[in-house]
Amino acid sequence: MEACPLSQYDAHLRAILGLPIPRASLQMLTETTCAVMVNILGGASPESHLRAAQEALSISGARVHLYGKGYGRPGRKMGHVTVLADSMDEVEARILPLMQIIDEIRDEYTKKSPPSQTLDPAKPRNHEGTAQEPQTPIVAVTMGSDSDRSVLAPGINLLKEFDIPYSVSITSAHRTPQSMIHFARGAAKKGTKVIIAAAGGAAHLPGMIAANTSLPVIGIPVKASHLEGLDSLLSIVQMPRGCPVASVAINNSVNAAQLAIRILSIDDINLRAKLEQHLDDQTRSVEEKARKMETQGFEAYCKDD
Ligand code: RP5
Repeated sequence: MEACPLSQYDAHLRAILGLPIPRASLQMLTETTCAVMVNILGGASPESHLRAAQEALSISGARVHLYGKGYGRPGRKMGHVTVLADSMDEVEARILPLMQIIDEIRDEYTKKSPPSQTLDPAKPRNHEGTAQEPQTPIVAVTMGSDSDRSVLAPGINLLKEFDIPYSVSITSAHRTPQSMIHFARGAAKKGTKVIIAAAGGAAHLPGMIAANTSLPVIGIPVKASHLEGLDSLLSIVQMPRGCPVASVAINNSVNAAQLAIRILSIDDINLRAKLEQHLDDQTRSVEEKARKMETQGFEAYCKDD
């Protein structure tokens, strides 16, 4: 679009609006002008294509056009580059390093080895039934007692929905203190990035874990049999200085999982994109319900309760 006086966009607008397009404005800038246009396509990660745009900035006679579409997907057109020179040989020489980067970006997603089709009963399977390599858990979920398990289930489901590799265990700060310390001290070495610890009563588990690791610890106060869970909440939230534990609301394992995902998404752009989509869906779902209640009226809305 830089090769002639009238840009491609200008020409397009004039064409659809029935405006004049002078013939001379569609001729090459000079008699020797040669131009090549290269598409910038999305790659394996949401920002892979930016490598190509970056490379193009250092090419003499190149103009970079990114379309502002946000995150890229493999093969999605995200922009283009035009390179001008006085001969086709010169254009090709200038564009060569860019073509190498573009090939690398494409190879990243086209040359990935296909998933193993052999049926190994020891390996977990995805929804298509193909075997998956076990991944290192990056979120370690632990609870003081198996009686906490139903509180944790919704949060674990959210981790699953986000494909976060996680582990689940029972470690009691007062009944199995040694294994609790072993768990906390070994977590970082095993690749864990965030710990979620649920406990009820005098809920010292999250604090004791935080005392034995430098990883972020998210506590879930469990509503045990007394005091409506206020005992657990205060035990977790009132950790003394120097040993922080983030506390979510009583029994709210979904918030614990979402907070873990937010922490992990700080340096994981794919996860952040997924999280932002999840938050948008959450907003849309409430808006739809609000619209439905306004349209149908409160009584009709509640009739299926
Ligand atoms: C805590 O005591 C556990 O986290 C649980 O919430 C509570 C009651 O435990 P169980 O008596 O049900 O094992 O340690």
